[in-house]
Amino acid sequence: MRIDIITALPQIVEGPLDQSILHRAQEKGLAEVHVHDLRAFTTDKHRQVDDYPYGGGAGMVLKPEPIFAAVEYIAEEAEGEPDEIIFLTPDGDVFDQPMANTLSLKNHLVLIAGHYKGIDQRVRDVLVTREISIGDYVLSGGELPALVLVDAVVRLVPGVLGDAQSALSDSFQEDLLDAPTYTRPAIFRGMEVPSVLRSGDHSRIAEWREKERRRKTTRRRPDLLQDSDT
Ligand code: JBE
Repeated sequence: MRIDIITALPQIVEGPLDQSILHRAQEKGLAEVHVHDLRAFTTDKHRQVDDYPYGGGAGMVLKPEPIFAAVEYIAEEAEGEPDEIIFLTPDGDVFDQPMANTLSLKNHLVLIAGHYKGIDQRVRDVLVTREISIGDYVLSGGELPALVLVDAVVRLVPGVLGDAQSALSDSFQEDLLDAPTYTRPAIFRGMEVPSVLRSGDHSRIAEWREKERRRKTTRRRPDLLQDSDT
């Protein structure tokens, strides 16, 4: 899978992409993440990526020309149009696990991280195919949301996680939270690991985990149990 991130602040996204699972996914050739500095696509003397909003108002707006140029450059480099051009914005569809699952099946995603107050509406009207929010709170830009989306999606690409099973048992798969987990020692400061987990009886362990998942979900996130088709 290929992901291109367009941003005026490339340094914010570059660091985390070179760590841990995202780094390993790229080393293994399972994901290819490219970061594009909007400034590189400006053509004016001052290399201006943003400007004042028409009609007035607070904050700056990202100009359309460099964004269009970046998307056109990416399509040429990738030798084809991307599957989705996603704008990260607090007024988008709220990101969730089913959305991550769907996006993980695509070959090529372009993410636009608007900083400042937003981006020119014409980018959203004719370039963007999906608008996604990572939650109902305001951040100073789309860079952290872009990283959240990349992390959630890339870890679902087959082969990225060591244990092929582990994405399937995550919280939110099957609309349930994950069960409690423990590691050694068996007794720590008087607190004991549930004996069933040390029993070696795999069907009893699976039963216990299922029961714990339902119990935790009922207590903490009853909303997840509502419109389930199971
Ligand atoms: O969720 N988002 O995609 C955002 C983008 C920019 C600012 N705040 C957000 N929540």
